[in-house]
Amino acid sequence: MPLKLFCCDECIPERQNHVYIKEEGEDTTQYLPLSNIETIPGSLSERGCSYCGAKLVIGGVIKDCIQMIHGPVGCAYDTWHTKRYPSDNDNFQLKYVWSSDTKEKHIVFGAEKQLKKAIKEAFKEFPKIKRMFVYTTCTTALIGDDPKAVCREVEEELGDVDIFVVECPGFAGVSQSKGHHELNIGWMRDKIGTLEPEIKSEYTINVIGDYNIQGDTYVLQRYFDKMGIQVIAHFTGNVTYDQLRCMHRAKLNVVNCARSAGYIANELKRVYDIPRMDVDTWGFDYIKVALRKIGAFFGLEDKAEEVIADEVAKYEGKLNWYKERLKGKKVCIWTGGPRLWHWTKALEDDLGMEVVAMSSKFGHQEDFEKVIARGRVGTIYIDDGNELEFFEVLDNIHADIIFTGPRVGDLVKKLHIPYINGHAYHNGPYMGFEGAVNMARDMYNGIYSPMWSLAGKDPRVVQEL
Ligand code: CFM
Repeated sequence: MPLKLFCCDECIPERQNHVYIKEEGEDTTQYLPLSNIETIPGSLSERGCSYCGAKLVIGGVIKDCIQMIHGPVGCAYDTWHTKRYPSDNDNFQLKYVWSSDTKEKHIVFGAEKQLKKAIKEAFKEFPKIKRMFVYTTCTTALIGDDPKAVCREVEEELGDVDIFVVECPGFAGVSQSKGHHELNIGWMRDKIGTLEPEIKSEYTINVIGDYNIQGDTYVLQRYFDKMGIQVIAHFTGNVTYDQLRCMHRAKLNVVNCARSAGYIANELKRVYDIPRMDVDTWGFDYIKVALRKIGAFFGLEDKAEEVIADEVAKYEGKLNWYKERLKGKKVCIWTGGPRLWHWTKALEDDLGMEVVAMSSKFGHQEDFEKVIARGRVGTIYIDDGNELEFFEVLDNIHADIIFTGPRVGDLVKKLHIPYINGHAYHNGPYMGFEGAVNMARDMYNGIYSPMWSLAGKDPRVVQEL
């Protein structure tokens, strides 16, 4: 049970149960670091809230609906434009921000009228848009508003609109993970099965847990088009509201991000008996495995091999060029959770890199089980890491590059260590064959940038450090 208490955590010793270093022969079926529990008071957590998990990660990606945030305007503004998920609908979903803009008087007298007014105003401003997500926030949940009743009234009054309500106040749950759960289960309960898709192929799938970060969905869609597979819905990359209502008609659910969307796959299995197939869509070798598994399910093995052969011919040479230059470089992955287990072995097997420390904001026990099984001996695995811990990690291990968000990224840059945006990417897409090359290129550009040696030579910078 090799747990580690960082020096910076001496005043919060409970943090020891959240930091693990893998040892040779360790049986992780018997022991895992604690995760998905409340943040320890005093630890400067990096987590997000339940509302953020529902809106920023899943709902906000949908390309043809208004995203109405029922609460103070800050909740709406702070989850706007912080994630890069384009769409072929002229990026409608990225352009606007909507809020019922509640104030003190609404907290005292109720905010339902204010919500109704905001919903009707928004539909009037965007007459072509007939779909809407409404999210609750801490304030409007605490005062006991009933947004579902308001939305039913508006649907009746306007006649041609469809509204989905997500009850995801920030205080629900211990992290954004709760918001994923709420949205998955609510959508399954209220919307799936309320519309029938046009079936164009005998091979139909849903791609679950891919949010079109910098075009990931477009890459995957091309592979499935070539294989003759119809994607009923991507949950939720470049998708329409109505496509998501038709998910019950797929013959297979292909799951990438199991943390944010495994719930809906499980529900579709339970209610509609649609099998769930977990795959990795990041990583040069992993995507081959994924396409072969999907091909085997439908008897389309030849088609899968054709796609793989074409893509390998195009991209393997490029990947190898980067592999030569990245081999042996040391990496940290500090993101939400699943990317730890999707990426660690892919970086090691595809590029010969060494993943030396990983931190998950909100991964559950099953995420740690996967990442520790796939990760190296000697690597540090952290649950709900805080910034002081990150700096201590960097004092103790050498890292050539770090995958993390812009906030921690800007801090590590001051230590002259390059970072790559592990959430929204630097220059994606990162999925599929071309994505693996893009990811390698971004790491190469980060590590080999002359900026680091130049910054190190600037006497003013050295003095300040
Ligand atoms: Fe899934 Fe995601 Fe992730 Fe995630 Fe996130 Fe994300 Fe993430 Mo940032 S859905 S769990 S809640 S793969 S936003 S697109 S990158 S922390 S590891």
